[in-house]
Amino acid sequence: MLKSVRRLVAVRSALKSISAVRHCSSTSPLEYHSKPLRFTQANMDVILLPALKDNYMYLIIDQATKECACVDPVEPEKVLNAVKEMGVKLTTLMTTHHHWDHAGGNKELVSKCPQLSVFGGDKQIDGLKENVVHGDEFKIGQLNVRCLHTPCHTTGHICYYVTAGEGEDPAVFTGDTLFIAGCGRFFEGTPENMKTALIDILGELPPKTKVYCGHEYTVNNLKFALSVEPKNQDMITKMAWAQTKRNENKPTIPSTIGDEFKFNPFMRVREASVMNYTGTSDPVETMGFLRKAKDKF
Ligand code: GBP
Ligand code: ZN
Repeated sequence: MLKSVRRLVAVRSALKSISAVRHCSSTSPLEYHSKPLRFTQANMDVILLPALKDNYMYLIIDQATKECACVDPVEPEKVLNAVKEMGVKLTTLMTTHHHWDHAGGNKELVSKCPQLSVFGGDKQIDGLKENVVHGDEFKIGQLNVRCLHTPCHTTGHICYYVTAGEGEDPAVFTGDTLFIAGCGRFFEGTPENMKTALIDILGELPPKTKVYCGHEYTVNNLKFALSVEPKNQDMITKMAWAQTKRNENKPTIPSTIGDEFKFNPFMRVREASVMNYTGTSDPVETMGFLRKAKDKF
């Protein structure tokens, strides 16, 4: 009797590990710098997964098919645990840029789930399968993804614009191009590149587009923003809100494109109040001045 119970337990645990492999899952205690969060809409869910010291990974779930993609899955175990918990099927990795804290989990995930598609805009990206260019589109189930090439932080940086149809707010995954109230360092580009990225590409998306970025930098970014425009009431209000969130260990994500124009100095390079601070009347020069000032801040 005891023997057959033992055998049953052994079979069950073997089955469990087979299904774990089939669904590319794993289980173990993991640490988070913020609380994981779920943002639900009718057709598209976004799951925010904190990673490393201040990075964010995201699961994008198509409700209709339960297909899901992961943006910048640097910590594969956390991703696979969340995929398992949500009961969804991970089919796609979307990499914003080649830096290890964004692309560093791709190879492990592909070795565990070889059928995964891996999108990105730079040959240096680990595990890259689909090298995309500006305007390329693909699907996550019934959700549509458009690739936006935003070179500057890195030359191959891609932001992903995701739409779920009428009546649902679009989302943009901005990696290290646009942060809440800030932008990425110009490692491989110029002020002109960042002006094009923030104003002419991301700034042209619908104002209600939700912004999901690659790092939790909001409070530091707003400190700098307030040094540029100390009287900007939107910055003051956003700072108080962001500090409360961080004190509660909660993310300050998402923002919207419309709101970024109110409190992000790098999105405000055409505003007289910002150009007065930088002492020029040219948005590109203003962008260059702001970035240099932020690098030293
Ligand atoms: C802060 O603001 O809290 N800790 C600081 C910023 C992105 S990560 C640290 C920092 O410099 N972060 C980078 C950045 O662009 N910040 C915007 C800003 O300071 O305003 N990274 O990890 C960074 O891209 C990296 C990895 C860099 C590999 C180069 C290589 Br190669
Ligand atoms: Zn980066």
